[in-house]
Parts: sequence; C-alpha cells; structure tokens
Amino acid sequence: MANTLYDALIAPHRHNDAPFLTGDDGRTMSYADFVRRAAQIAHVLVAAGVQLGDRVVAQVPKTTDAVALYAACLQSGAVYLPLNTGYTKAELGYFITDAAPRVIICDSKDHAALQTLCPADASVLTLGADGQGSLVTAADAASDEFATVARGPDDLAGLLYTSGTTGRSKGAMMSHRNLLSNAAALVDRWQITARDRLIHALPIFHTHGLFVALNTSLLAGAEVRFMAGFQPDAVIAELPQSTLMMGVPTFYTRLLADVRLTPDLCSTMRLFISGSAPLLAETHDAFHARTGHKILERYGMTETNMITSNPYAGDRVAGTVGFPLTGTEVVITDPASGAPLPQGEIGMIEVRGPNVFSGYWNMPDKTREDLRDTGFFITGDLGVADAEGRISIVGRMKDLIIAGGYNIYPKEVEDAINAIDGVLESAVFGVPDPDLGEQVIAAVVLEGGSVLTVADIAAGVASGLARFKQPRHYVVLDALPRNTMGKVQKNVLRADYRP
Ligand code: MLC
Ligand code: AMP
Repeated sequence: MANTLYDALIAPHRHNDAPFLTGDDGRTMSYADFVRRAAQIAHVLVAAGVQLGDRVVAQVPKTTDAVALYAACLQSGAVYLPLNTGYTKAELGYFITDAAPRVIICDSKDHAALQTLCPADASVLTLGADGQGSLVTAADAASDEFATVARGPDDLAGLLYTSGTTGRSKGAMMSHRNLLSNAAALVDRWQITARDRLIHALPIFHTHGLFVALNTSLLAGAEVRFMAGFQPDAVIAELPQSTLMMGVPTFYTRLLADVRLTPDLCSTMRLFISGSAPLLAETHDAFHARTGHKILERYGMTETNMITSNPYAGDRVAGTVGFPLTGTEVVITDPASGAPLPQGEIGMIEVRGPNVFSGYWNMPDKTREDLRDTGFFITGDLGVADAEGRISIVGRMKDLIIAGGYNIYPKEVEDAINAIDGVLESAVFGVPDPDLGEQVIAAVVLEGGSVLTVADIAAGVASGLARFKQPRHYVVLDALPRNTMGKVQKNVLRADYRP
C-alpha cells in the first residue's frame, strides 16, 4: 500500500546493510535492522489498539528504539506525538487530554505517573534509557514484517506541540507532504548523501532533532552518530570521523570554549549547520577563524519546518538566514495590515509552501488567526530581505524567549507565578545570556501583607513547569513599569535587569 513518508524514508532501506544509528555504547543499527525493528514495533502498536490516525504519545529517552517507534507510527498509519522529556506531570496532563492518544510510551520510571493520566481507552507502554521496557519486550517477540498501512500526502504524520502567546500549547498538525517536501528540499540544499556521517546531539522531540536531522538522514541514507545529549567531549571525539553537524547556537559557543577545537580536528567535516535560535555574527566569525568552517545558518519553525537557509556553495553571510528553500515562498508584510512591504523594509515574515502545516489540532480559531486563506502562515518573526532576496531576522512580534534553542512563552510562566497565593502579578522577560542566548527573569509584585519569599515562588513554579522554562532570577518589585496605556513595559525591565 502506498504510504508517502514510509515509502520515501524507510522502505528503500529494506535491504540496505549500511550503518544508520550508532549510539553512545558504540553499537550500530544498520538501515535494514532499523526497517525490521520498526515493523516489530508497528505490530506492538496495532496490538495495543492503534488504528489509522490515532495519536501515539512518546515521552521517551533518546534511544535507537525511539527512532524506530517514529518509523513504526508512519508504517502503521498512526500520528507520532513526541514530548519533551523535561515536562512535568501537570504539563503532560494538558497534552494528553488535548490529543487523546491511543497509546502512551514513556520511560519506565514515569510509568505510574503516566498511568494516572492515561485515558480509559488507551494504554501505557515503556521504553527506558537502558533500551528496556514493555514496548521492547513485546517488539522482540513480534514479526519483523508488517503490512504497511496506506497514507497519502495530506494525512497526518506528526502532531508537535508548540507553546503560544496565550499560554496554551497548540498541536501543529504535520502532514506526510509537509515533512517529505521539507526533507527533500534540505537534502538538496545541503547536499546530504549516503557518504555523510552526521553528529546528532539534539533532542528528538522537536522539529530540529527529529525532522530536520533524521528525515534528511533517512532520505539520503546517511550514517548518524546518535548521542544521548550534547557533551563537548563526545562531540570532539567524533568530529574527526564525521562530515556533518546540526546544532543550536549554544553547541557552537560551547565548542568554541574548548581549546581542542582546531582545523585539524574538523578536517573531515563538510558542513556545520545552526538553527532554532539566532546565531550571533561573532560566533559565526569566531568559528570560522578557529576551524576554517563557515557555519551555515538556517531558519525554521515547528509549524513550517525549515523556511530559509544560507547557501551551501554560495556566500554564507553571518547574521542572515539566507534564501527561501525550493518550493517555499517568503513575503515580508506590514504587521498591521498584512500588505506586502517594499524590499528593504522590516516587517512580518509570512511563509507559504508544501512545508507549511495544515492547522492547529482542535483550534480552528487560532488556525484562522495565523494561517491566511491564501496559504500564508504568519510566523510572528520580524525580518527584512536584501536586494538579492536574502532574509535577516531582526526581532519577534511574539512575546517569546529562546534559551538554548528551547522556546519559552512568558505568558505561561507568568500564569504559573500568578497562580501562587500571595502573588499579585508578574512579568517574565528574557535577558542576553552568553551560553543559552537568552535567560528567563521574572519580576514579581506581591499582594499586600504577603510573606512569600523568592524560594517559595521558585518552588511553586517548579511543581508545574519544566526546568528549562523556570526563571533563573526573580526580582520582587512594588509595581511593574507600565506605559500610559497600562501595558507592562518589558523593554524597561530588560534594560534594567540585563547582566
Ligand atoms: C537545559 N537547561 C536549560 C536548557 N537546557 N535551561 C534553559 N534552556 C535550555 N535550553 C537547564 C537544565 O535543566 C539545568 O538545570 C541547567 O539548565 C543547566 O543545564 P546544562 O547541563 O547546561 O544543559 P544541557 O543539558 O547541556 O542542555 C543545554 C543544551 C540543550 C543547549 C544542550 O538545551 C539542548 O539540547 N537544546 C536544543 C533544543 C532544541 O533542540 N531546539 C529545537 C527546537 S525546534 P539545573 O537546574 O539542573 O541546573 C525549533 C525549530 C527550528 O526551534 O527552527 O529548529
Ligand atoms: P519553534 O516554535 O520551537 O519551532 O521555534 C521557532 C522559532 O525559533 C522561530 O519562529 C524563530 O523565532 C526562532 N528561530 C528558528 N531559527 C532561527 C534562526 N536561525 N534565527 C533566529 N531565530 C530562529
């Protein structure tokens, strides 16, 4: 049966004995083994009741079986829903209620907690960091042939939650066409082939580590050195055997801090790619000076996959994100009217193409707000195009902080702080951070007579929000700075509290 993504990314490797994933334990899973493993897991999903279009939630450590689980969802016609392993039970409850999955796969240590969140008609299976769990045991006993379920280009392949300015996370519905068209455009732009060996140190629950890194590798048949996380020592050990790396800017600033980073160390490397957050021109220049490599910066979003990229062969200009990918249109519009602006003027970046998602799960109003009838998606990023069409991102209309490539929406953090007894109001904002790009600060106003301490507030926030969203510093103020319209002036707070 035809299945758009499975047929393009996975089926061609049925008899491919080349290495696909090599983990930190040095064990390699070949492409052919991967295809067989995905089939075994597909049987487990179907035995658990998964039918066409059912959501499969995966909050799992980064293992080769976790990648096979993604492939198994494609093969069995399910919708893959990966979740950050740092999310708290409160955060997970929201996603599970909203997405109503048929199966939840989690780390063995979280089994009891997730069982309490699991809908009555769903079940929980486990997959631990040690590669063990009930999913593994069941897969080991299953057949390694599975009759692929038919799925077309418009069918959903993934549901990826992104936070929002309203504080509520939205599930971005990603179709087979969205993911395949983008993988093909990137393989072409970055000239990825089966001769490549990718250093993969990103998490696999977001677009960057999952779709950008893995779909392109699968499409090209490249080898992947699959690391549990970003550790400079491990990356430095792998650079001399590798050709390609994808990372957030923090990867590059941390590598630059290591004296072992030299041109010799990178002599087999073909390409370093950065995205998910702005790469400072000074980082780009310092990396070039140290290694002879110009980091290639690209720009994307969960809802759109990748949008623009600097060229592989032409000039990679520091501080810019390059040109739209093949098949993708970018326009810069007046944020107020939506009208296209003349070249050279700063405005809203809007995107159209086969890469753009079909809408937010269960949120038709929000979808209509952000996705025009013409097919253009309003990114919330502010940019400008030069005379050649090269895009630079100059700011964001959305109130968003990006720390180490993770998005933090201040409204969600403010809601968590304001819910604590004794807090009157709060304002959460980002200040520059040399390691993570930005860090989160909270200004809090207490109710009269409140005896709350900063430690109390931090503890209250920690019970509900993932660690990466929690403010690194709190300041207690008598009042928040406001303009004459009564709007909180975050620019004043940012200026007052920048390090
Ligand atoms: C970890 N911590 C973070 C953090 N990562 N806090 C804020 N922001 C982050 N990104 C917390 C840890 O819990 C820890 O808290 C403390 O910070 C120090 O941790 P660390 O050891 O320095 O962090 P580390 O584990 O090394 O992780 C840093 C990192 C990681 C940069 C390697 O965050 C990372 O892999 N980021 C990649 C994110 C990503 O893939 N984004 C793509 C989104 S898709 P404590 O309290 O224990 O000290 C997208 C679209 C697109 O944006 O265009 O790609
Ligand atoms: P996410 O919602 O996690 O997909 O994050 C998408 C956001 O990350 C975009 O809207 C941008 O604000 C930001 N982003 C991604 N790549 C870049 C980049 N190269 N430069 C600046 N910002 C980026």
